[in-house]
Amino acid sequence: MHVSLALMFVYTTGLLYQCSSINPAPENCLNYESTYHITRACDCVVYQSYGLNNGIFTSPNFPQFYPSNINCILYSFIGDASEIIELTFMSFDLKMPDPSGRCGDYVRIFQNLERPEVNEHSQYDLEFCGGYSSIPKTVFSAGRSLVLEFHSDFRVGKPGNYTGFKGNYQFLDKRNYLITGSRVEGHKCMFDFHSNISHHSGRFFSPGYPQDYKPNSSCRFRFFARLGERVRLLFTNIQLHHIDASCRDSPDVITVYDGTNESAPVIGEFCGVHNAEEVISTGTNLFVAFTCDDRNQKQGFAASYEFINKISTQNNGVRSIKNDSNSAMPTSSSQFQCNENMDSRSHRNGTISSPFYPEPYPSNIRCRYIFTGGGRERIQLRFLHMDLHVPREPTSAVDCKEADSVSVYIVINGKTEVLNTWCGRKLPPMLMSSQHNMIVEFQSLHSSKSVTGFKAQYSFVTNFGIHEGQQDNRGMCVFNYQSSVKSSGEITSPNYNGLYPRNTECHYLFYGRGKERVQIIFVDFDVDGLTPRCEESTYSDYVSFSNFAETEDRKMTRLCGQPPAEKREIWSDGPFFRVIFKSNEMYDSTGFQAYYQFKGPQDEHEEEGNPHGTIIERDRKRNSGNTAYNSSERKHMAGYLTLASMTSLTVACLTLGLFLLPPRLA
Ligand SMILES: [Ca+2]
Ligand SMILES: [Ca+2]
Repeated sequence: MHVSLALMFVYTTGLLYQCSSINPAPENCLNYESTYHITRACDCVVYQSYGLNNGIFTSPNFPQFYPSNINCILYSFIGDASEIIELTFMSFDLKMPDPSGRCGDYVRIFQNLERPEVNEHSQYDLEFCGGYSSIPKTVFSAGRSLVLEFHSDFRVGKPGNYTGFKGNYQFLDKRNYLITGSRVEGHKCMFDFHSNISHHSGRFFSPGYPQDYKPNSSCRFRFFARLGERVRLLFTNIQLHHIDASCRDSPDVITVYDGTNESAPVIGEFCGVHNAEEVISTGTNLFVAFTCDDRNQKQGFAASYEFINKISTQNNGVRSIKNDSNSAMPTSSSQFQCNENMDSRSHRNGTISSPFYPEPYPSNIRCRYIFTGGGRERIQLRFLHMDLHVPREPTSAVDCKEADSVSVYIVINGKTEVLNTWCGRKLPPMLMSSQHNMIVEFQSLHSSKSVTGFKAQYSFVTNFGIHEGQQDNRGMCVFNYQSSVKSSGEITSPNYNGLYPRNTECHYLFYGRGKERVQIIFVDFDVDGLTPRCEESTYSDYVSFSNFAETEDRKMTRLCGQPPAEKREIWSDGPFFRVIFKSNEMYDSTGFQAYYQFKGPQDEHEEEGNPHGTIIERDRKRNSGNTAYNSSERKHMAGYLTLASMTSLTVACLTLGLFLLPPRLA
């Protein structure tokens, strides 16, 4: 039976293969000591490197239907000693798996072979069938060889109508994937990188890269620069399994610490997919940790590092601002300030202004103010004065293209992008960079005798412009609020009440005592997003809530847009609560301002339906012992005490009435 099947197979496939670009045949099979190809009755096709970089492989007859009854075709890919193999599927259409998930027709991949042959003991690493969407698109070998086995089931009557597969194979130099540091003795995966005269830069990777990382991997990378240097990392490829957009909820994560170990402040957290993420140390050390759980492995990450003497503006992604020689006169004259560099190590805050401010600025000039920080520093820019010449009287919207203007550039995903351009006399909102660098560009085309120019105040901040709460170094932007320290107060989105920074995630953690619950009331809320779901897929920024420290809380709904009053009051289930703010890489709003209060069961009971005068009195008594409030906190508190004393509906109405008036009326 077996023999006759095999004979029939050779006969039918022999005919069908004539129009195929590949020529699998038993005599192609590599024949070391293995008899796998004989016992499995395989045909074989071999792709060998020999200076060849890449090529195409296909199933028989592709793109026509592949035959049924293919016992086995072995595709062997053999590189040189220093090479590994990458297979990329461009098309894939095999019979779907049966209801139990078993593949009748299948492709099997042996990617961890020591020699370019499979034998009776070889264990395949991957088996898949079905459509393109369900397969791994790219697979890599660990060493110089990789074998793909293709099989189709015996089918009586008509052949299946499946087109099979087409892919590209590529031989890669595996030396490009070697970690250029020294392995630390006694650790499974820890590497040290020391700056010295001959070592300025190199590469590091997740374990096994470019293959997927293994379950429960854990790696540490320690960087030691010399005095006066910083460490710059560039993650060129990050592909980690993630659950939602928050890295805090993700078991697979890269964390960058601004020091020598995990107790240093976190200045980078990456999960999901990224292709250009830069991190710069504030001091001479960086510590990178990669961890994952036992499920859903992905490719991991590739990164380069560089020990830098001085932060070079050439290196921080700001190159794409064009030098337009037509309009620019010599600008770096000593007669006025133009083209300034502000490095956080020498200028933590100060002002920038147009040349000769507040006198008229010259026409036809272009000035750049370049801000460079490190670590988790963000540049906060507050305009104090704005009076630029507009050539024509603006009708409705001012078109800044033909006018003197100020543009602000930020770095998003490694690319420099314009945040916005402003002109005329309207004061731009307060701004914040998304990373540690920012460029302000002032362009004067015309000027006039009456303009006074612009002036702005800058500061490098590490608190994201969030002023209340205790910042927690175990995250990029994490703030703690403890009932034992302060029973009520205010939280805001980063850089409130300016535009919140793009690509920023902040966590507000509330720790109550005993049976306390946390009440949050948003008094101002404008977060760009599409309601009601506020999902990443609709490019929504959002505020979400969780009763858990490290996982998403699926029963809590997200807030975005401008939610109605009844949705602006949120309660925790118990003493712990987490509020998460997340912005993406486009569209900005002003964010939120909210009041929080820890409330015991007694407070909640009393609050319901009580005349509010008595509760104000009670709250005032409770807070009277706390003398730590400064005047602005006190002002907020006064508003809040009134709010907290009413039922939620009343609160919501009052909230709108009191706090959502335009600023000039409030
Ligand atoms: Ca995982
Ligand atoms: Ca946005």
